[in-house]
Amino acid sequence: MIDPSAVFNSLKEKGVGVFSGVPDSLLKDFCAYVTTHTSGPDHVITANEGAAVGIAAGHHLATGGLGLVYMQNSGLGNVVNPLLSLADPDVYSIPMLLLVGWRGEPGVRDEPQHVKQGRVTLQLLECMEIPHRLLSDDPQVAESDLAWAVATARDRSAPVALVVRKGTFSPCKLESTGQESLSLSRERAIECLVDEIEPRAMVVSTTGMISRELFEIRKNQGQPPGLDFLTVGSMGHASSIAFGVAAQVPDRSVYCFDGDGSVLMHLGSIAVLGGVAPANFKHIVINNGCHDSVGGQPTVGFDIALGRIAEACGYTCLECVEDEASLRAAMARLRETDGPVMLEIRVRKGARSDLGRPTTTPLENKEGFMRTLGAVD
Ligand SMILES: Cc1ncc(C[n+]2csc(CCOP(=O)(O)OP(=O)(O)O)c2C)c(N)n1
Repeated sequence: MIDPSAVFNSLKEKGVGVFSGVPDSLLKDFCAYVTTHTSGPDHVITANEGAAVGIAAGHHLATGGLGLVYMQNSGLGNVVNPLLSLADPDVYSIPMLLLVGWRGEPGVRDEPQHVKQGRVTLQLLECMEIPHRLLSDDPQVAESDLAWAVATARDRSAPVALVVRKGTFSPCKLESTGQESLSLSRERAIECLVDEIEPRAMVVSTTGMISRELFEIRKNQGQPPGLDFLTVGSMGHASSIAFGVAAQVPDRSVYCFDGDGSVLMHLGSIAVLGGVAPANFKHIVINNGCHDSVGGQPTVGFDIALGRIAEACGYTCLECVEDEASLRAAMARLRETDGPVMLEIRVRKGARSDLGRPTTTPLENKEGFMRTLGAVD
């Protein structure tokens, strides 16, 4: 294993001047170190990975230096465009380092949404003609990998990637970000939501623990499967999926159970949905101010007025709630309010250590959901 501090310090010594990205569980120890040891504009946890490429590009334009962009391999989808149409040697030729967590590495058991992504990760980098190497978990070899990556990025004036396997970094604890004081847990908030929504309501839930908790709550309550679409991947798109459903089933409420990291990742969707979403579209944002599912790194969720943003985009917004009684009262109002409507629930970070994962496959989940809506037999 390699020490996150050694990698961070080596990169700084080699002239890496800015760190940005979206956290990943395989990179959580590195992300924790960077989060704790940098401040201000030297480290920005971006809304999506493409924005991090933009920051590294801007840093280079202003200084001639290098930025590091970290991401889960799922984030490659968000960076293809800025890598190929901005940083690529055929366009502006901007050097930067990419640190890519390799979920779904062939031969390593992982969740369904990571399997294909993992299988094609190196091919995607090859296809984009991005020089890449695995980051060794041997400290000395890792140091030469970092030296190679920095030298290659500078020589070619292009993006270069280091791919990180599971278990590469030694543990580093993220210092408390002070969000633990809220009374509601995310799981309790979802339990209340499941109680409060109409029996025929459909739910589209976002990536990570929100979907995992929703699955367990429904199962433990013996509720029929087929009411929830668990968006295990495709972070940030649950609200658009919910809209696509809601537009076709006006006789049912369609709820999106979103997270702050997820809603931020494609915040532009709110701007559009506020204008086009129908009365049965109900958007719930469970805001814990962090990316809890991948290590708890902070988002700007508690620093912005999400409700005011949504309202300015055409949503009706209920007052943000933080405790169970207010949540239940708000849900009673929300049931009577025409959508697009948003309710923000602020919760503390953290989850049960024995939280499971959906035991149905994505295909079973999809078919059950479609069957409920009569879209398949
Ligand atoms: C494009 C993309 N980038 C990163 C990830 C890794 N990832 C999975 S869940 C998650 C955090 C989600 O945060 P939030 O929506 O706030 O929900 P929370 O986990 O805090 O409940 C991240 C970053 C991903 N799945 N897809």
